[in-house]
Amino acid sequence: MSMAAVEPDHASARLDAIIVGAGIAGMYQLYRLRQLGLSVRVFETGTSVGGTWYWNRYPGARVDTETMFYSYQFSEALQQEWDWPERYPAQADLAAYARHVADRFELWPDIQFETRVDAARWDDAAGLWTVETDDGTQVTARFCIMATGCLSAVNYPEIDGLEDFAGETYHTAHWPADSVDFAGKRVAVIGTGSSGVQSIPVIAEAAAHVTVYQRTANYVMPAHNRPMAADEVAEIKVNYPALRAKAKQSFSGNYFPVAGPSALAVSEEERNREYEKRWAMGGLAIMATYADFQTSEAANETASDFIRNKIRTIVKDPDVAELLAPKQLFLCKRLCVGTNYYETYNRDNVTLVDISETGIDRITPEGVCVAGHTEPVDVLVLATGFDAVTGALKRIDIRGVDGLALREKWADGPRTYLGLGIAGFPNLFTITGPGSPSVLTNMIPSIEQHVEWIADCVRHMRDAGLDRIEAERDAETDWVTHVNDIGDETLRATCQSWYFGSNIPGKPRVILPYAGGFPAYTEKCDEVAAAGYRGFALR
Ligand code: N01
Repeated sequence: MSMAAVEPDHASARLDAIIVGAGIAGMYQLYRLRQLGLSVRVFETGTSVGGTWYWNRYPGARVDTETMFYSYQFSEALQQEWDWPERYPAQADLAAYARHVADRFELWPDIQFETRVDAARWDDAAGLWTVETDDGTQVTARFCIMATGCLSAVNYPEIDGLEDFAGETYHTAHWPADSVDFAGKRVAVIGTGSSGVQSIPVIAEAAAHVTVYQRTANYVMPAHNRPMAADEVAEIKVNYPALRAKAKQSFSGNYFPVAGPSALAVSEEERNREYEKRWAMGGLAIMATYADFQTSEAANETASDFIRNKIRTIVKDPDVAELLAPKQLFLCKRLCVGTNYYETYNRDNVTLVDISETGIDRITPEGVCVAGHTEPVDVLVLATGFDAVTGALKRIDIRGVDGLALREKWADGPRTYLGLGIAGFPNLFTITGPGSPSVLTNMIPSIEQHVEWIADCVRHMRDAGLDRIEAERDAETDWVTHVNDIGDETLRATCQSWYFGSNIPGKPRVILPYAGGFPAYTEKCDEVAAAGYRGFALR
């Protein structure tokens, strides 16, 4: 089907619901609200669906959660009919999947592309949201649902001279649709999080030379990507309901086997055997090996040391290996998954520059200057990540009751009830908002849980003749306190990471996701709904 998307409507229109973003969350929310008979419009900045998988087109971009489980489960027919080519499919396959979903559920007509939402204003007397877009459209609706993504507000680093660079500059999360030609070029990559880890080996194969600027070394597990075998796919598909149910009972909503409650309760030999098994398995499964990785530093160090030693065996230059060996605890920052990442530093055309102490002095028209030395380059790749979880919401001028600005309300950190509702902002829902498990879990099951909770809530309101819902201040305060307490108890609090906003200058240091796990969180959401949406004021 062609993309018969909505034409911009400059006249004021009245809808039941507006959804901001046509990624995995916005698409499914549209489907669920339309099923209720609501009139809905989705606004999307890009030219097609997919969100994360539309924008992150950098070389080597692929999902690092096994895609048989990183996929929608709301439609049994969809999950049976769709075939993933690889264990960790590439960005193009994920974008194709998103387009297939839009075709299959006829979502295109209700999505207006190439339209950025700049502002959203609540009118308490009318009980309506008015959304303003960059093309001058003003649309009103009873409900406004932010499906803006946790990792979508691009972080352009504040480095002196960045604008003056004379060569080509690309950000991994805003990569051009046409592929970039690196042949014969000298490339600088700034950033060694998941995006840098995935792109550096692929760029190194094409470029004349790659210089990697590393501020913090990360733990990188090998992906061991491979084509999906037909019998493996068949077995998963037959057992999908049971496997999905089991995944939902795990902390991260993933299907990872747990070896035991404590890394310290077993011998070193047994522990290392288990870690070797996970290294051979590849991917994120090592996270779940022992249950005390976030509570016991000694337990955590056993896994940290295992990976550091792997780096020392792979990387031939011992000085480079030491620079690549992370100093912070394992899982303090987001675990990365790569292909030939450490091996890439054995190539003659790759240089690692440690900027942990110095930072980058400046970018000059010719290249990157560190500690007084300028390395001339032709291409600058910024793999510098995102203003995570709150960034996309704060970039929109959202005004609630009495003109209260969300940016002001969240000046000292986000405040939400369950990451779903915000006191002072009636009829506004956030999908995987701050204070929900989101980025600490498999995102698609977390998105589905939020979308379904919101759709059930809207149906409940319709059936009960209610048209206004707002998180209560006390419920919000209790939830924020709980989120922060749990966050501060985990070993994640011991380093600088985007989970705490530390990557953005001036951003308050507050844990952004809920670190209590997917099962505890969903139980709480279900309890709240069953108790007539306890903690929300409905009228
Ligand atoms: O971003 P990041 P990302 N000067 O923030 C460095 C998901 N994801 O795009 O660590 C110099 O992790 C920064 O240094 P430091 C996944 O959840 C998933 O890579 O702050 N350096 C860091 O090294 C992931 O965690 C997938 O000290 C600067 C890097 O840039 C999240 O997205 C793929 C700097 C940024 O790393 C974000 O990943 C990709 C500066 N001024 C992403 N500013 C898959 O599923 C920042 N840095 C595969």
